Amino acid sequence: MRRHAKLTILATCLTVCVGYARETAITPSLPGAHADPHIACFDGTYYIYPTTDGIAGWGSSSFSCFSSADLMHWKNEGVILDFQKDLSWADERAWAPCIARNNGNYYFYYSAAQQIGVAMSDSPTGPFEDPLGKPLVARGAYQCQVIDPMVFVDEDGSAYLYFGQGNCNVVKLNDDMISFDPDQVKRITPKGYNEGAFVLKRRGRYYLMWSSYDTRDPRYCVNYAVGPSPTGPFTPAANNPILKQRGIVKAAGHHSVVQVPGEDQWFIAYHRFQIPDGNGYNREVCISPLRFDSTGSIAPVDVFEPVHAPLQAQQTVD
Ligand code: FUB
Repeated sequence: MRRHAKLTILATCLTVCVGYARETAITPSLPGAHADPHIACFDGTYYIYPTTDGIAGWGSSSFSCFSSADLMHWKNEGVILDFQKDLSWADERAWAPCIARNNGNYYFYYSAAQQIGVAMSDSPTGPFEDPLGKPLVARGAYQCQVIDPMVFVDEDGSAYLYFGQGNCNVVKLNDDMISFDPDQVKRITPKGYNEGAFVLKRRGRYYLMWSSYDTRDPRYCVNYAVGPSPTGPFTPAANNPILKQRGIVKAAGHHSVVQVPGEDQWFIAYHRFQIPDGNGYNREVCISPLRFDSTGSIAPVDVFEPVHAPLQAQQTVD
């Protein structure tokens, strides 16, 4: 009888705990299945550029964009690049894009059939056009799967392209933002790197972040390293990973980070398996606060913490 009572108490506790976790999983920021969110802020508006997910084998062939004034309410701005219509050299596997602004233009970098392309527009919501008519980075080079571009624009306007699955490469882009010197591509693969490189700068230090494991693996997670320049050398942090699965949140990764303009306030956009019943092809985009400690280390992200208060972006950070 006593044993039965103990088991009953244990079962009740477990039910309460599981129920609590279910209740507190944060609401995805975007409706439906999306992944690989690249978040940015231009002129007081936040934008997310994701992969469209929920298609067998990551088979999407277009990109949409979402906008928000407060990081909480997101508007679908519609399709900004459609491979069938806008590209001559690829028609499938539209993955993991990123956006950069420079010289008064917006540059949209994306994976297309495991090559990297670039498209241009004078608006963050497009329409974007392919200025090259060919990949910016072609398949077969640099000992990596040529996907997952990330462009970081430094304060002096210098722009750096990071890319690759399996290996991480970096190269300074030319001033036109749509070309680079192939001889200058440098491999900077940190230990445990798989894909999804992202770079931010805070207080003169450069943070190279990336995802480890495969996106279909619940252990998918985000690590980082810090360096004195956009090309390194980067020293891995002691407190890795800073974003990972917890409870019903699985495979939290392939992220990006946005700074609230003019504030030392940061948010991380990432994907997780959809809740319930998600997997590596059915992922959803969430946003949580990202904080630095007094030494400049990134604190572990609480995947159960949502964006709290309405947040107005006041000014622009390039
Ligand atoms: O979304 C397709 C692929 O899954 C991305 O390119 C990878 O980074 C992984 O998230």
